[in-house]
Amino acid sequence: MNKEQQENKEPAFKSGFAAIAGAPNVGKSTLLNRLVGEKISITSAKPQTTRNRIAGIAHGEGYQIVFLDTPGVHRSERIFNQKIVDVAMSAIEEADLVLVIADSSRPDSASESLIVEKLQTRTGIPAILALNKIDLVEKPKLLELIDRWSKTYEFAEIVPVSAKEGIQLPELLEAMARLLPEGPPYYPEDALTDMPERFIVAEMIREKVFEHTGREIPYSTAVTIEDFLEDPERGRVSIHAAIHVERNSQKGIIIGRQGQMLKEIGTEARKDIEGLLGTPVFLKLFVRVEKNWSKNPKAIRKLGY
Ligand SMILES: Nc1nc2c(ncn2[C@@H]2O[C@H](COP(=O)(O)OP(=O)(O)OP(=O)(O)O)[C@@H](O)[C@H]2O)c(=O)[nH]1
Ligand SMILES: [Mg+2]
Repeated sequence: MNKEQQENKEPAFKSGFAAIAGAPNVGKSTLLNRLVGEKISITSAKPQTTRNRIAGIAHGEGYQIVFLDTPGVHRSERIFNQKIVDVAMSAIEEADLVLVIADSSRPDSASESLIVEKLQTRTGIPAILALNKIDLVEKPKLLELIDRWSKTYEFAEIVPVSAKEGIQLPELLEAMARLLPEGPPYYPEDALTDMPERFIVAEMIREKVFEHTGREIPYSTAVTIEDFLEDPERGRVSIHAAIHVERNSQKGIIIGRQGQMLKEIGTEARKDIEGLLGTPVFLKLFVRVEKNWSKNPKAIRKLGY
């Protein structure tokens, strides 16, 4: 190849899987949604919202990044929690690149060291650290954090960002694209996620349960889709979903006085689902007791985890 040919050569396409890893509640899913440009992963102010590995695809000029959103890494005695932490750890194992996210306003050293230990088992894997929520911290504190983190692991880059305010996100994408291996895209140009619509619908309902209930209830809840029927005659989709709880008392709380709580959860979820599907939706919710499901591996599997 002569010099002229070399200069005209298009740079090779880059693509790969980037696992998003971090402590609970640091903003992993918020960031995923921003980078993909669509809400595919639910978020909440409470920790341990995400329970599955959810791929979100970012399409850029000359690259495709398949982000893997994961549950927050933490230590727990509960078998259900251990199960979801395993989901995060396996995503790190299969990724080409790891995006570690930390909350710059609230360090969590226990979770952070679990993640760094895991990274060290994957010799040579490139990792980027995104220090999120910089809208909440002063600059000197941020510099201190960068200094502390750079001693824990050899990150290819450390990028301060705010997922919520959209600060430094193009810079983060560019930094990631630089580290990706060369290769053809894994997904077609219009694909945003690998999760079926039914899954996202169930998650949207679970998000409203997280928002409306307190104490242990969000952690005792799972949602399954029982029926998902297109109804062209009425021009809508008809969805029946079950909210599973662990005890009778929790069932009463979710239903609420005269069914008020369940009605609010349903109305808010329906609006989000209509946005997702782009069609009117009839949503019917019912609440079921699946006694202590989160302590029973078989029941955990049955509910989709
Ligand atoms: N101020 C501020 N809040 C943020 C930012 N990013 C996320 N949040 C908030 O942080 C909370 C947690 O966000 P999530 O995206 O659900 O966090 P996560 O890391 O996915 O949490 P888990 O799935 O529970 O591990 C939510 O209330 C978000 O609105 C940010 O850049 N700035
Ligand atoms: Mg999440």
